[in-house]
Amino acid sequence: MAEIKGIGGLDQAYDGSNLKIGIIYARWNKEIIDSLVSGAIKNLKKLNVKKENILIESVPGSFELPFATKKFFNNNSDLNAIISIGVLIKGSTMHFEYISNAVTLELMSLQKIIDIPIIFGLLTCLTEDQAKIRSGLVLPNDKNHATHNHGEDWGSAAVEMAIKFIYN
Ligand code: RBF
Repeated sequence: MAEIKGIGGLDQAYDGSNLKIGIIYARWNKEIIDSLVSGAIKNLKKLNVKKENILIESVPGSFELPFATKKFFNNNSDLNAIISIGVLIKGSTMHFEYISNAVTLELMSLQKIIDIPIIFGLLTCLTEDQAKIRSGLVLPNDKNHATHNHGEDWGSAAVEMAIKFIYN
């Protein structure tokens, strides 16, 4: 059955064995983050990216992602793509809206500055359950609910973008 959510199948076979990919993640909502990061690593490896060519760094929260992604690249300028991962869950303050919007815009425009693809790994969710569903985690009260780990898609997207537009 065709997948409704996620990128589904890739458009061609990709070999990431020559790529160097960075993953930078925010530590807020750690259980969900761990699942997303594992999913990204799983698909990077599936597409032949070598373990030693996956560089991983963390920051306190999503607000830190744009600055840290830029510095991460400056310190590792041989990276072919960076996956920036964070989980924002709407609370009772306006922080959610401000951070979601600011981080999204900053990461988008940072690509023009560092000139490699940044894979947008920011989940902006209304509830924790929604974040779990999008990170492949089981819901405690609904173990049969279909979930999809978007981290896996981000791993695949990083390889596709790097091969198509950077390393060719
Ligand atoms: N960071 C996240 O990555 N996800 C969140 O859901 C999140 N919620 C926050 C809510 C409030 C009220 C505050 C003050 C911070 C939150 N942060 C969150 C942390 C933020 O991204 C950043 O790390 C800190 O504000 C320090 O710059």
